[in-house]
Amino acid sequence: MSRLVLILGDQLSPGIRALREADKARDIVVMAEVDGEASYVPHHPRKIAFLFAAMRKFAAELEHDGWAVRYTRLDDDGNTGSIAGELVRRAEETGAREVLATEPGEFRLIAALADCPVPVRQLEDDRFLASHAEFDRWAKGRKSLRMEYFYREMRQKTGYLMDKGEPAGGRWNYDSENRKPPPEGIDYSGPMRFTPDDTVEEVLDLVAARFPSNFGSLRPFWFATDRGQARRHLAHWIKRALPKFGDYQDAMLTGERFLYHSFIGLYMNAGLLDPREVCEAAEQAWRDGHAPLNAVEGFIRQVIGWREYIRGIYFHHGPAYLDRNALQHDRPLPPMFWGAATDMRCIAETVGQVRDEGYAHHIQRLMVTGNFALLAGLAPREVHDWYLAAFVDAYDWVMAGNTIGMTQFADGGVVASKPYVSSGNYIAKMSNYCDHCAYSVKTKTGAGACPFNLLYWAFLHRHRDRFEKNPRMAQMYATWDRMAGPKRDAILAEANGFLERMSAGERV
Ligand code: DLZ
Ligand code: SF4
Repeated sequence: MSRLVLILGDQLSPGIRALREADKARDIVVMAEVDGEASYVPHHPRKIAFLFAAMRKFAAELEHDGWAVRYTRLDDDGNTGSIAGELVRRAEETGAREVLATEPGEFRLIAALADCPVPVRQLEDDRFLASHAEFDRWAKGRKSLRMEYFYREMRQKTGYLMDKGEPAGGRWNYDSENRKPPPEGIDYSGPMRFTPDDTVEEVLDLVAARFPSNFGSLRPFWFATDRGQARRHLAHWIKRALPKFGDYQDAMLTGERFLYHSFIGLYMNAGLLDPREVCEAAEQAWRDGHAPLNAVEGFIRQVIGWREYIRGIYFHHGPAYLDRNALQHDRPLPPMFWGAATDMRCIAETVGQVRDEGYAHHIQRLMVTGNFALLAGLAPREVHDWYLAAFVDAYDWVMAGNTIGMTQFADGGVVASKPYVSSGNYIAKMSNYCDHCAYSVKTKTGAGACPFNLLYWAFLHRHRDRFEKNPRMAQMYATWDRMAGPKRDAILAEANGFLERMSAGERV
């Protein structure tokens, strides 16, 4: 009796668990482009196109490798529109009575598979370095779950950047060297670009026809869509950009969408690149003397530290984590997050490049859009769904800890020890956005004052009860308290006026 082997759009790895446990001689791989997955949030058209093209190519590779594959295209007659529906249909066609699957990265889909009329065996996804049990063991009994300690365990476990049991260079973390302001010019032309082949072109036409009003530009499409291309992109980045990645990791420059960032999350999260091969290539560049330790450590920390930690948080806390709202923020997402005109240059730049590329780097995500959403009191779940939809590398498992936890503090301090808020000063220091802005970052109140400056104090004031005792925020409250009463009143009134205008749909 044959079994079905489910491969989802972000499981495009030849060594994935369900394939390893399956029998090529008798089992049948099922892959499906379905409306249920393509529409549960309004994904960026490039994300849909990337996944469908990469899925089609992966299916062809599996067939070439001798697997029997039943592949459903979005516009196929009989497409049931859901993963579970496709499993039932394929089971009826083939007589299969069981499905082997690798556990999806989203509770919604895990539940759908658990409820599927054909029994589905969900095997833990071991493309990640830390298993659920390992993370739970680490988290057990700890009062706070700080990434840094988890990261050190992952360093020891993998042996990456370790010399005789000690961290290379004598320190675990070189982040303090990775905060240089923007450089004068960038000598890296960005990620490797690939001309669409016939498979990609066909998918682009399909996506253009089926998702015409989703936020985001579909073309020019240049992403890698198979492992070979993704590996070429990785080698290119390591050669050309990794050496400077660390230094300018937090910088932002008008018109420079990628700086020295790796653009690797997209490929890793879909399974085209393996986290181990990525880290090993980066470590080799350091051992060969090609890239400095601060760059390589900073990169490896993102992959084996932050990425694994964030996934651990998702599975450790369960589905209810997504509905956390510790600060009781409930303001709807304003239209500027979907591209409506704004006078705030930093937001316009970041959202503009998300529209064009489906991508913004981590400081744009954290300190521009995330910081603004938190200061403005936007509903965390809406913020989460926005990141999930608009970013090509986003899945529930990766975004939950980043949005609900890290940027919105909606988990009440599980991920971050204090809310990541800052006034316009931080953006002015790390970018050149303020040079071309209708607002003035130096102006604290009155006409033309940067909204971040106003909202920052209003946020602290609004949440005083919760944060004033936090030792890491005492300095901020002391500064606020030293301000003259009328100035404080003016700031609060102007912040309120700004939010009201924004929520009324006015251009701000
Ligand atoms: C994101 C996505 C999209 C847009 N479309 C599909 C699809 O048609 N078929 C599929 O198997 N997977 C798709 N995915 C990825 C899934 O949504 C993803 O596997 C879950 O969100 C779990 O991470
Ligand atoms: Fe952003 Fe304020 Fe700078 Fe304008 S002045 S770019 S709103 S931080």
